[in-house]
Amino acid sequence: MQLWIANKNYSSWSMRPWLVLKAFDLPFEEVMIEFSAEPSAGEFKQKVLAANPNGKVPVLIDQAQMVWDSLAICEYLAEKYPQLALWPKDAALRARARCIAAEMHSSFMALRSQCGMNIRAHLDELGAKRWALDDGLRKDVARIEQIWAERPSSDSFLCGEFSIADAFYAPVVTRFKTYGLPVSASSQQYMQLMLEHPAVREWIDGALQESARVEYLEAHL
Ligand SMILES: N[C@@H](CCC(=O)N[C@@H](CS)C(=O)NCC(=O)O)C(=O)O
Repeated sequence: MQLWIANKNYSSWSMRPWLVLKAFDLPFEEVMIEFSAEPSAGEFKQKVLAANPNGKVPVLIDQAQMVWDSLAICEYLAEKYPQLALWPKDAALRARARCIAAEMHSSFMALRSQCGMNIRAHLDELGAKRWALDDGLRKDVARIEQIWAERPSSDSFLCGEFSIADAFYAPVVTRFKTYGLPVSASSQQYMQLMLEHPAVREWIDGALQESARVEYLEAHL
């Protein structure tokens, strides 16, 4: 399998299936397509369109099968490796994991727009300003904290063991850190657990090693 992704510093949707592949030790080749200087244009778009008419990453290519969209890729992997608990084995936990991954996939627009992923940046001051001014941002964070607080125990992942649900919230963890958002001790404990996960650490290390700076994705401009 190949997973086409964009810059690890910025591409939150790429991070999610990449973490699932890594966390479950699935065999894949990473294909990095760096964002171009202009949004929705340039070499990035041309290269992605060669595989995916939707023009976005992530894209999974498994021989003749092309799967686009982060959640669809994770579902495809869960079906391809049914022996592994990409979704929790317990039906109730699995239903919950699917709900919270779907909620992440379809919601939290204020967080996404006000706090774009930028792993190597430290934007506490900007985060504090946006926190003070943006009611939508505070509501998104409150809902995420509620979801995290409902995990089975304070030292567990969202639905027990690490699953697709956690992969979906990983870019939220890095955003909370980048922007220094004021979250509870319980949320900080979950963030710490995530930041210590080997797959999450590997992605973050990769982001820190990147040198490309894409101006339109630098949130503080
Ligand atoms: N809902 C899609 C979103 C994919 C997406 O927006 N990817 C971004 C990168 S993080 C992208 O390719 N942006 C380039 C563009 O829109 O031109 C998913 O879950 O995969």
